[in-house]
Amino acid sequence: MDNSHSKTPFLIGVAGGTASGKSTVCQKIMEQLGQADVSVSLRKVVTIAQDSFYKQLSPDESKKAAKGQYDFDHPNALDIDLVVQTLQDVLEGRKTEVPVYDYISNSRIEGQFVTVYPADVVLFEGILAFYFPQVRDMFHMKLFVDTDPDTRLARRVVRDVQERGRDLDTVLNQYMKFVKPAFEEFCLPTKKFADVIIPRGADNTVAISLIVQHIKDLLTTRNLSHEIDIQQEKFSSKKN
Ligand code: UZR
Ligand code: MG
Repeated sequence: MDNSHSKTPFLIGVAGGTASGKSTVCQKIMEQLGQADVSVSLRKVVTIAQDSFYKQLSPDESKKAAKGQYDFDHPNALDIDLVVQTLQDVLEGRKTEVPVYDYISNSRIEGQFVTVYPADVVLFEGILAFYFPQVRDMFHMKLFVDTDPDTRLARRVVRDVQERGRDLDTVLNQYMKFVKPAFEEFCLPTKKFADVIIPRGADNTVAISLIVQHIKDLLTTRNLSHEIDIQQEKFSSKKN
């Protein structure tokens, strides 16, 4: 089967602090573009999470991670080459495989991948989505989800305890030691690269519908110009 796609997908980067609502904003954009329940291979809009690209840890690092002493918020924790390669595949319309990450063991699930099929719109979300220039420069549109730090901490505590099997002490220590300083050093300064800043995150239905409308307009214009190109090609090949 030929998985190459004739058009470059529209690539959107979504950055913002931990638990700011990045995944929910992406989910809402997908829903409003009418994609959430379409089967994966037919989907025209997909989201890829930066969290899938954490480096594999050595046994020593894994022990640290289990105690909340490994810095997952530092740019060095990411396999940036794999991010670049994956997004390049996406931009060139190739089918690509994304690793599956497990927050309970803090590691990739061996041998498990999610296939990302060529799509019209691809969202890439993560705290450091705009940190690396080589990744940042690939995006056609950049969104920054800007949610108050106290709201984010409250959500993060609930999420880590309920969904990621952690205790309150570990969560708060990790937050103060790594998450907060790394947010201030590596994430917040990238807000200036955003095209659109979304205050209050996923609650901001007005911002989300404006963004969705803009994406729809862009897609329509691109499809129209693609059609015109095809017609012109047909016309000029008839003349030759
Ligand atoms: P979001 N993270 C973990 O807690 N465990 C891991 O194994 C991998 C990542 C956290 C990471 C970061 N930090 O703050 C957060 N820590 O996931 C990013 N500590 O995810 O953008 O959904 O908040
Ligand atoms: Mg997330």
